[in-house]
Amino acid sequence: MELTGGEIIAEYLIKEKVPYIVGIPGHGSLGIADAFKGREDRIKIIQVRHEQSAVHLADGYFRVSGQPLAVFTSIRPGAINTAIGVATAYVDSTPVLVITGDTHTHMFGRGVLQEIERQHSSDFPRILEPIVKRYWQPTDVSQLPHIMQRAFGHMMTGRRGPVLIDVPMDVQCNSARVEIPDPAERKPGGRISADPKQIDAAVELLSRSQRPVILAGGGVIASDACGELKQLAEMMDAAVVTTMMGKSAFPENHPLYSWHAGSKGTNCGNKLTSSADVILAVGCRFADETTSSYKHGVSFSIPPTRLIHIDIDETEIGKNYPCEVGIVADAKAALSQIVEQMKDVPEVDRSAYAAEIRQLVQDWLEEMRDFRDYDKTPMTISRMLKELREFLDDDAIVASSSGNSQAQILQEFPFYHPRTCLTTGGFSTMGFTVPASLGAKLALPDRQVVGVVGDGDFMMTMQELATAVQYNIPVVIMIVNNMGWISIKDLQIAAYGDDRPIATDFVKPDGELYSPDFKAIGHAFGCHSQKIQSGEDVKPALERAFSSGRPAVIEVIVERKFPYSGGKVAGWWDVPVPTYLSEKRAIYEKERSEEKLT
Ligand SMILES: Cc1ncc(C[n+]2csc(CCOP(=O)(O)OP(=O)(O)O)c2C)c(N)n1
Repeated sequence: MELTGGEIIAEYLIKEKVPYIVGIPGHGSLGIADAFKGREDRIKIIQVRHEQSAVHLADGYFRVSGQPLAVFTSIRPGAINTAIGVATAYVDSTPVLVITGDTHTHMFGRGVLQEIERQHSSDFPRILEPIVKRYWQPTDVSQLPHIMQRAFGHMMTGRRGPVLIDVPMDVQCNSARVEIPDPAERKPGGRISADPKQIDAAVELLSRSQRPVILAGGGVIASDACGELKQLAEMMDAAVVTTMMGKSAFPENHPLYSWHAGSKGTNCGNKLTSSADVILAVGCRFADETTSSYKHGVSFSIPPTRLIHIDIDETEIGKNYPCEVGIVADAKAALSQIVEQMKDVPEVDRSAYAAEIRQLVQDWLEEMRDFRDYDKTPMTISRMLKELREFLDDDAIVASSSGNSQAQILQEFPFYHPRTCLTTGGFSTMGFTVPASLGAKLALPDRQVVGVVGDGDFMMTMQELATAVQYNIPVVIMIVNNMGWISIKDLQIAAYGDDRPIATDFVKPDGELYSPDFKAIGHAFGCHSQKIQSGEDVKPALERAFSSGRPAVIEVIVERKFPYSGGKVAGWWDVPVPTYLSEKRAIYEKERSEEKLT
């Protein structure tokens, strides 16, 4: 077949059964966009309003469905706009195929419109280099079939992540006689099992443990190992603690579920992880938020706690804590090997420990009660989340990004099915929620999808309400309006003092609070739109939003005064304090001295 570069891309995506390519065309990607004309019955273009959103949308689509999408952009401004989305996907290990337009090969280095070339001709991929698994810059159309195959192989295998193909404008439009290859031809398959000797060592440790904890990270969900996780936890009466990316890997109404460790984690999670004799960590990074910035004994006490760490990426093992058994393997494969072997191990009675777990969790939920049952107006975020959970189906998807609503979801909102919690874990990107919710709803149209988003975060990608209305993607966006960057304000108060907030309230020069009229904004975009501020209004508003059958906005006015503006600090987070705040600095230095970066 004689096909142009654009056509090869389109045909290969169709062969990979990719249903959508998401992006914004420009003069630098005309040859790509045009190739999708006449192929709309096999692959559709979704037009977003910002390229960052294109990547978040594809990221959200993958996180709930396990199926990757492609993104396309014009050259440099459009391409660089993807950076935050790509970094988010990279840090959280989500595959997204990013296809950007590039300068014509015969013009490389001339500084044509939108080329960056002062140090290197057509110098864009290096901008994304640290945040993609691999990038390609084909110079001839005949290279594209192979590159497309390799791109899918790279992004979908091992520790997944985004990849980039930067396609020169002439390569998009030139043609060659090529066959569209069979995707299966070069596709790596199967799961990497653990070395049996390592499994023996892990089983030996686990079987003698009195206080076992399984720390489940995003790798458990990524490898579909949630069934094995549950089986193993139940066999051992092990407490299951999740990281931010591991949220929803384990049914969160299960008696062994022990919530999260870390600064914005939970007291029950921290108590269990810090007093465990053996921790089995699966597919996680031991990031600072989970570990209370490595302050010894707050979230973890490794050593003396003995650590077994399973990860598909060998660089994560031993990075933050020394481990007694480091297992490089796929999470599902390794967990099922452990489960099989644990069947032959004499049972240990851990019923007292199981009862302790239940009590600690109950105590934690009790501690949050006055936040959750808060009946003043405006409501707390906790109250809003309580009403939301009661309203939603068990398998509803809830998306969140940065800010106090994400922290509260972590502290008190239970998920019951894998891939229902959609959140930016490692990159904590504002702007993720709205486009990621759209991706989730496109992937799973029969599920309820709710984006819970701070007013600041919403304003970073709110233009995607236009995308929602244009394609009638009926997500419900709850804008948690506290008129400021209030999670940061709370941090300023907690770390620096009551008198230190600066640049975090949305106030006019005369001190009057400012907020755009989000309800009117929702209407203006063409959404069903409402505004509420009292806890008892949440369910009726959700009812109206869902029954509208349209994209819907609910502006929720929430309490903005510390501490009811957020939740509880459960652990420690290393937030450096300026030396001129001498009292706070002294406390900080003392706390910091207890960090143990082993
Ligand atoms: C793109 C980006 N910019 C800045 C930050 C730093 N940051 C984290 S939370 C936050 C405030 C979030 O405000 P909002 O969405 O209104 O939620 P709130 O904290 O008020 O609950 C900021 C500025 C970030 N995480 N991402």
